[in-house]
Amino acid sequence: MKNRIVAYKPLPADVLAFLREHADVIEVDAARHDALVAALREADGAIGASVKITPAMLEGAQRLKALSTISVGFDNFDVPDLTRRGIVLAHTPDVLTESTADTVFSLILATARRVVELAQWVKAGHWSGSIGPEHYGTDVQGKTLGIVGLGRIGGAVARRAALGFNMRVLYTNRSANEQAERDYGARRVALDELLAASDFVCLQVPLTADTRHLMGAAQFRQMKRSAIFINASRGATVDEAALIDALCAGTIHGAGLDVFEEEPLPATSPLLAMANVVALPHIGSATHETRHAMARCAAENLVAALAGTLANNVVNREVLAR
Ligand code: 8YV
Repeated sequence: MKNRIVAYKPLPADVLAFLREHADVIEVDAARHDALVAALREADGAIGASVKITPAMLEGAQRLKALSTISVGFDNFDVPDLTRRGIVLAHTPDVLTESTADTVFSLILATARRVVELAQWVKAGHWSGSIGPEHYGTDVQGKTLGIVGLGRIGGAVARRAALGFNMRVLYTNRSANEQAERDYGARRVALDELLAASDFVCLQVPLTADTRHLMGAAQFRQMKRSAIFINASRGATVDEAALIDALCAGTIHGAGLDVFEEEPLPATSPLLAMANVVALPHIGSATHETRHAMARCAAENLVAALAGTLANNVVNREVLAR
């Protein structure tokens, strides 16, 4: 009998066709919560993204053997619960590393050089003479970049910074990244030192119980008043109310944000009214090429997981060992 797969995010046609070669595919609109839960109950596997899959949603899903998220982050899943149920979770690292690092760097440049603010100013018809110091930005090249969490994406940001922009790179990480130290001159320091010494502080950690609200009022106070804060990881790694306070009080100079505690960012967020904030709609990996590669990778992960041959991209390897 063919496996049954639930797709709870629209997939590119060729990726859907690939899945259909291997399984019966049921497409479900994730906004219809009850329909998704009902479909999971009859499924062997599921593929999708951007939806919280809670233990309660999996209660009746006796056949479910594999979940494949079209993302590198897996904070939408309760991993220990999946492991207890014997469900393999696969994700899509690597294919999105470079596009996401590009997003991080565009936030660095946009905030420092006031690209969005000044482009809006031009479109509003305000450019009537040579600009003066009130419109100047700050340099990126030659400055110090502090990367909190030097994994795959952090490493790609470090490469851009050191080799492309002649920046000094500081980082924190659970373990030393020898390649970044050797190739980009990156220096591993304590978080306190990184915050105090960096012109740009860039958060690149996954969201876990340990990283939730990693950046709060105390951490923003440790940063230079001239420093810019960049976050394209997960919104909840930052205490957003404390960030808003720090931006209002001039504790830090500005922020470039691709992620928020609540997404989509509510229209009432004070961040939207701040000229020194660049806010993006979670575009980290959102290019045609990369989103396609992620969908393809996730589909291949799922087919392999259901066939019992998945070797890479596994979040909870313990399940495979059983
Ligand atoms: C998107 C992401 O959120 O990969 C991640 O962890 O944040 C993203 O690329 C989305 O899940 C893509 O489908």
